[in-house]
Amino acid sequence: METSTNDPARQARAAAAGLVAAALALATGELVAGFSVRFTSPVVAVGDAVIDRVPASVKDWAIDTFGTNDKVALVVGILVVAALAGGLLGILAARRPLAGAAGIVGFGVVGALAAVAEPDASGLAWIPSASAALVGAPAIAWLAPRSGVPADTRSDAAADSRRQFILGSTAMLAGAAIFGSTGRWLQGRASAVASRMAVVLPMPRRAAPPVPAGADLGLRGVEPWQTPISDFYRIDVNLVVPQVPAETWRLRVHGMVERELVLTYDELLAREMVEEDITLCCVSNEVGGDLIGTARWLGTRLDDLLAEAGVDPEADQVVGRSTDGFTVGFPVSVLDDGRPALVAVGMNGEPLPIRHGFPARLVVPGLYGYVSATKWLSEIELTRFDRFETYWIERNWAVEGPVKVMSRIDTPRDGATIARGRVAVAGVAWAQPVGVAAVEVRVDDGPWVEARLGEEVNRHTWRQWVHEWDATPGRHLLTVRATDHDGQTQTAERAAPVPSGATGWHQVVVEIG
Ligand SMILES: Nc1nc2c(c(=O)[nH]1)N[C@H]1C(S)=C(S)[C@@H](COP(=O)(O)O)O[C@H]1N2
Ligand SMILES: [Mo]
Repeated sequence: METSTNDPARQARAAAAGLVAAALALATGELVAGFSVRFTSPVVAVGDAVIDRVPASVKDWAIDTFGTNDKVALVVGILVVAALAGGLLGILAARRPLAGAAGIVGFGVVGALAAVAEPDASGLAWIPSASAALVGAPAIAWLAPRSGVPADTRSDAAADSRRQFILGSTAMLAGAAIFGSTGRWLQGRASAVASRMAVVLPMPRRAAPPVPAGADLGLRGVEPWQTPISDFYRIDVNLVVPQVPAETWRLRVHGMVERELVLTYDELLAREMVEEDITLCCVSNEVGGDLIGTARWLGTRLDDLLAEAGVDPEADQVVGRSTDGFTVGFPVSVLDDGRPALVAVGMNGEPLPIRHGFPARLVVPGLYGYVSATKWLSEIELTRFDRFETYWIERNWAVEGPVKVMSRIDTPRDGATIARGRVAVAGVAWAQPVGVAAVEVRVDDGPWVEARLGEEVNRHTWRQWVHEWDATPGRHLLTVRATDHDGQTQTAERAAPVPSGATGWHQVVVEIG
């Protein structure tokens, strides 16, 4: 019995065959990627390539829509595209096995090219993608043609083909599951966890006093003054967190300097260490957003390190480059005011977490992270703005990224319904490196009322604030604004994060019952 090629059940089986072959191919890629740190998984390679190449507007949209889950969304997106492509190739391969196989090889080539194009790629980074194609191509060419026999065809040849299809797809799916999970496990072992666990942090020259009791007002619904590491936001362009063992890591200070310096991790730890409370925030943070946190950083002062290298007076830009080639850049002159910019090795009393840049990162108070806070730091290069453009500047963000005066209402939440009476309106405000002098709250169109501030720890950290409000029944609009020590009041003018950080007042609407 002849069935038409357009028979939907038959098409579905062919698509399933393609899907299975694609899964086996990708899982093979994961398995082989686990064999050596020099190999890159096709999914990761393509993901990183997408991150580096999508238009800035798409990236901003992704951060906006998915927040810090943007990476999960990207992986899911890649897998969906791979599944669709596998399905289509399966339908093609049912009639033309070689064409289907060629399609898989085509995707292998894409993965391989993406892998070798990564800035920190080894010459062997393409091998997992090639292995994926080597397994996926024969798999689809063998399986898809066997998908064409309808269940009610009664001939020995048809029964054989049907059996092969079912057994074949089952075996391939099992293989995909085993390869994939083994590969992920192997890749996880090649981590910097052991290296980080072995670290014993040095003592700072003078331990910073404990966080003053008055800094944290202890209000329910307000983020703690010091952000626990587990709650600290993560923003970077890496699909998988770079794993950089301290033992082989080096920090090179070079470019327009009198003496190039190269430090091992132990040499870095042996330098004079200071402990500084600094608030770090992201330029992508929306008004009211949570891409901000405060930590106690342990590190060596950047200005000391640069003085040792001897900065050429012609140099006007400090570039921080990470092991994967990502760069930030800020004016040399930013350091003139003596602010405690650090090459940091510790965070809240622990060795720097891997997600936050182990073994070492830059932290510069008063600048957004995209121009200052290189994680997995490998080079500090002195250069000129007219000679070198860093990662986000190439993508149309502002060349300089000083932090803007900002305040946020943490409680009550927007849309909350609350009983009448005393309501604590509270949140945080920041204005690094000048510091917050005042926070004011306004109810509806009423007068601005000064909030009570938490104690100022230093000018590089946020301050908590609270306003005790006698709430009357009805719907109310609460607005907050901060003023810094220079008398600059947070502007009401709304601006999007692109290109130099959001502005405007944070507002919430509450219903008092
Ligand atoms: N290597 C590297 N460092 C980086 C980035 C990055 O993409 N790669 N992103 C920067 C940005 S935009 C910010 S806001 C901070 C965030 O630091 P965190 O993830 O520790 O909060 O890291 C900065 N350092
Ligand atoms: Mo950022």
